[in-house]
Amino acid sequence: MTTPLKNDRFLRALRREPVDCTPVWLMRQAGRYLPEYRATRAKAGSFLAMAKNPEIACEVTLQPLRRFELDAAILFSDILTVPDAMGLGLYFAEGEGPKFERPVSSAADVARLGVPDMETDLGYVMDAVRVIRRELDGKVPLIGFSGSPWTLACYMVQGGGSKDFAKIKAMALNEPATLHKLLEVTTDAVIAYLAAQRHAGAQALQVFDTWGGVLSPAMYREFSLRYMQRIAAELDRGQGAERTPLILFGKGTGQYVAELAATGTDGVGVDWTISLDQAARAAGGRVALQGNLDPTTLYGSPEAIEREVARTLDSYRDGNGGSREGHIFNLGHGMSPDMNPEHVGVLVDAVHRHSAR
Ligand code: 1CP
Repeated sequence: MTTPLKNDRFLRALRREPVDCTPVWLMRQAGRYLPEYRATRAKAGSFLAMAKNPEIACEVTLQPLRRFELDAAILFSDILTVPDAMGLGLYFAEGEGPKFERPVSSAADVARLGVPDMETDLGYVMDAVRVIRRELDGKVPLIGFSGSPWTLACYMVQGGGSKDFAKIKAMALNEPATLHKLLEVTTDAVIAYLAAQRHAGAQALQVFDTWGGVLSPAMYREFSLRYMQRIAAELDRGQGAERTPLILFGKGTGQYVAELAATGTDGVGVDWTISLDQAARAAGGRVALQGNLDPTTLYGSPEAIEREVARTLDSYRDGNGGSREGHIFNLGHGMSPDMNPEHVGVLVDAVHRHSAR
């Protein structure tokens, strides 16, 4: 079952080992900016129909790899599969993004929640991981993922996306014990979910703390960081060359790089609001760093993209004692549907060319 990897740059960089050039993958590299994705989605009918069909999830996972020399694949799924499996009823209202039929608003709602069964309730995700591993055939490693407990709780309490996070912040202020109970059971579910993806074949794991940056520092430490510390400490990732590395990505959480690096994670992902030299100094060589080009750079010209890629690579090197090792190039957040696929090719090639050792 273990086909040797033809391209292991991404995993080597996560272990801070030497590589021939800096590896690159892009958050939301599979998605609506690709015409072939839009065609597959139109045939399948909806995003959820794609995510729940392992063959289709595999197809869209592989689409960007056919076009670009990306160094990793990321499972096509969503962070909201976990609360859905916990019974909240995920649906997509046309043009409105994800929503839950039964949001969490009280201690009684939290008491009803349990850790879902990974092979029945979330079996479609594990099947997708197995199909993708088979079809990748060792081309590049496959990344599995989960939302962070705090970010998942945001959707569970708000019932969907939010601008001000009023409901969950009110819960944090008025009923902190209820919110901690929700975060505890969600953390249990996240750890089980990541472990199951690892057993199904995921070769690295990323936690998306997309909404960590909306918290004050005191609240971030209490309601987000604490639970990511639990994940880094409790998730069994194996040993030695077989170890499955963990990346903690946060949006707007660059000021916490030192604390994130101290959790025992293997990598930390940052957005573009911190410079990589500053992030690398804060990380102090304890972890690999992933990031952090502003995604809107893809709206720039090919020349502008090349220039910003070089600046990002050099910034990491300058903060890491003159060495490029231990860096995984990525955007600081996900791609948007109106981005030009040709510009992605320019970016990927510029990363490899400018960072060649
Ligand atoms: O086709 C469509 O209309 C659906 C859009 C879409 C896509 C392509 C959604 C709904 N999810 C996804 C896939 C997805 N989601 C991936 C695929 C792998 C890849 O990166 O290529 C991943 C990793 C996610 C993770 C995810 N979902 C996050 C964390 C990362 C991030 O972007 O911050 C979040 C916050 C979500 C929630 C979600 N799911 C979908 C949407 C539109 C949203 C955001 C809702 C909001 O604005 O709050």
